[in-house]
Amino acid sequence: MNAINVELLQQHSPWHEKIHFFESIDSTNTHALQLGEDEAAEGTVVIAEEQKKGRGQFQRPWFSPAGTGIWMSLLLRPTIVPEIIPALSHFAVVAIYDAILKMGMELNDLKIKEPNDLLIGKKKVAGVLVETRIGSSSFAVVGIGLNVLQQETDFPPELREKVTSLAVASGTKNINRQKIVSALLQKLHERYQQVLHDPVKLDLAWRSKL
Ligand code: BTX
Repeated sequence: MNAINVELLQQHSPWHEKIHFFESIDSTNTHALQLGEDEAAEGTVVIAEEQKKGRGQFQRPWFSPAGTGIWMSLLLRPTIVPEIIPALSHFAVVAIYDAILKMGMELNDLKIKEPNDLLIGKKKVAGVLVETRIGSSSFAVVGIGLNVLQQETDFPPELREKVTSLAVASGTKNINRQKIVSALLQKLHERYQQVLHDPVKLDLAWRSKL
């Protein structure tokens, strides 16, 4: 009931590129980096129900248990100049924010924490990890982790004070992950146009949510 239907997602994806789906993987970013090396096209997506070695900044572990969150990476091929790097994480965190709003959830105090976290109150609900490769074929992988269905006790004790999920924060267990991923792909696509064509507007949107 709660599983992600990848065929449906693929049909409606505004990126029009393959969505690689895994029940379990080490890290969607690691896989997307490999796809980037293998010349996969911009807009290629990797989604997993579970990550065994999900990672954040500086190789910090990202807790990614099965069937509870959205663990996803998007391959992009912009011209990679230093100025674009912040925008690549900003557009993703703004897109997560947009997608949550689109779900119409009652959430107090949803805000972005510089540079790449999404918080509800003081607790982290989502994070973004951007990794780039520069060379004969340059690309960026934008990794998104969003906690959706976890209950407080599902998190390791050492994380409980500083993390939350959409389910805990909204007080509802009935959240459709399929709809969130679909909204997220849509919003990522819209906000990526701003990375390319209207970075000032993107920057204003990001700042307004800090
Ligand atoms: P970060 O380095 O800002 O956050 C990592 C820190 O967040 C950890 O050290 C821990 O304290 C805390 N943390 C770990 N797991 C969670 C969680 N599920 N929810 C909230 N806080 C947590 C943020 O890095 C970027 C994370 C990106 C994760 C995505 S998932 C898909 C893609 N694949 C992959 O391996 N990483 C990205």
